Amino acid sequence: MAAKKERTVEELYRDDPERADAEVFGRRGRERGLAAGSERAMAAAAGGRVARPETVPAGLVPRGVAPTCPLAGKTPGLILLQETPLVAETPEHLLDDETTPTGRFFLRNNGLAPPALADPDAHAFVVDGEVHAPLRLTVGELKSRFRAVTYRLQMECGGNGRAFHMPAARGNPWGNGAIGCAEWTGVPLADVLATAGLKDTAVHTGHYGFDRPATGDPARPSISRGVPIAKAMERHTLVAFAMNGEPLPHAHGGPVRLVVPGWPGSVSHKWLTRIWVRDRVHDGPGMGGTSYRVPTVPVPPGAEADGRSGFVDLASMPVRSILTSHASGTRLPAGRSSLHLRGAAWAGENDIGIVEVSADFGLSWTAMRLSPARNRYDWRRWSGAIRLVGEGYHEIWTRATDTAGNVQPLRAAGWNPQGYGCNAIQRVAVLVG
Ligand SMILES: Nc1nc2c(c(=O)[nH]1)N[C@H]1C(S)=C(S)[C@@H](COP(=O)(O)O)O[C@H]1N2
Ligand SMILES: [Mo]
Repeated sequence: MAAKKERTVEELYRDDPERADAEVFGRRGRERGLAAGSERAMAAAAGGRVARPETVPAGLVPRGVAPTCPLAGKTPGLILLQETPLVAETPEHLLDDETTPTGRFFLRNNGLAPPALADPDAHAFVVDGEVHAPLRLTVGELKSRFRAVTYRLQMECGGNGRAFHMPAARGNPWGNGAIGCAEWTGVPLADVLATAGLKDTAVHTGHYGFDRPATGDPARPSISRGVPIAKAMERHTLVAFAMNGEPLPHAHGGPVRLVVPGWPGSVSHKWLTRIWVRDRVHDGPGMGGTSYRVPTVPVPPGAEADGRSGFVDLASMPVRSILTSHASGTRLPAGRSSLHLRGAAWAGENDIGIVEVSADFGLSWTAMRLSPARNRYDWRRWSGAIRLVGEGYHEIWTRATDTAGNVQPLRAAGWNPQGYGCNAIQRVAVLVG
């Protein structure tokens, strides 16, 4: 007889909510509230009794039992950081694929996702502002009139690693999993801008989409950022309509989005409707102040700053590496003395020079093997073996150095009010015996 496949709490709730309720809360059928005698089961699972069991709706996945949530089209195990607007992180050990599957790609909305469109190819976006001939292009025209390219490109939220800042910085407390490296298909933005014809006065882009803010003025965009023209013209900056060989999923900005690799994810605008070519640095929501801006001279952690002076827009994301083959807390059998490791490393505009791993709290470091990048802005997969001396608690530390000589710090460095670019080395606990 084949072994019964273990289902996660989320899968159980998705497939058989009544049985899930019975197992998690001990209640039967669609009764509201907790059945008598279920408190022990809940206490064991969540570490305490439910304060007001009669208020718990049937079919609700208890967060205390499962801190992750079933998201449409996503692999169970993504960490839901925020429901509205939707923010979900991929834990490092779920980033073990060479190419991040769409089901494992993190999600970050600043506002409310717009309704899905019935005819994606009919959706249009405009290019206007400092151009000779403003353009209106449907997705269908983009596909038929231009030559598309496919690259594997890393896209990382500017706040990736924020949770490691001390004191806490403002924003979603990302671990190291606000990163994905998918295959994107689209047209170089440079070709679209060349068709519109840039005027000499063009200095910056401003990006707009059809999502709406969760609160505040519904006529204002939830976010509208942009990049200097040089980055917009870089050949890997794409107007993308496909992800991993499929039409761009709605959740990731379908039918059409920008992918601006190596820079904070916030410039990779989803649900694209307009690229406004500007004669100055763009000033939409998400530009200026402390938004995606970092101090030019380090400030003391916790310092008050409005970002108006001494700050610059975060451009290239910093060097970072992650261990993807083992989750923190992995237990290994007694006697295990070596471990084969896998992971990923990337460095925004730069390439990776070396990835090293330590299993002795940084006393010694072992260089890992790096696999080649497919194209610029691809991440580098790395692998190699490490020796574990003795039984008990070990930590695996991974540290990358980029080709410009920047190395990941041991502890969070470069504190800033909104906690961008925190690339402290990842520490993974492993127990032997
Ligand atoms: N229209 C629109 N585009 C957007 C956002 C948004 O809220 N609205 N969020 C940005 C941010 S902050 C990030 S990190 C990336 C996340 O892309 P993903 O959800 O496909 O992973 O999208 C960017 N593009
Ligand atoms: Mo982001």
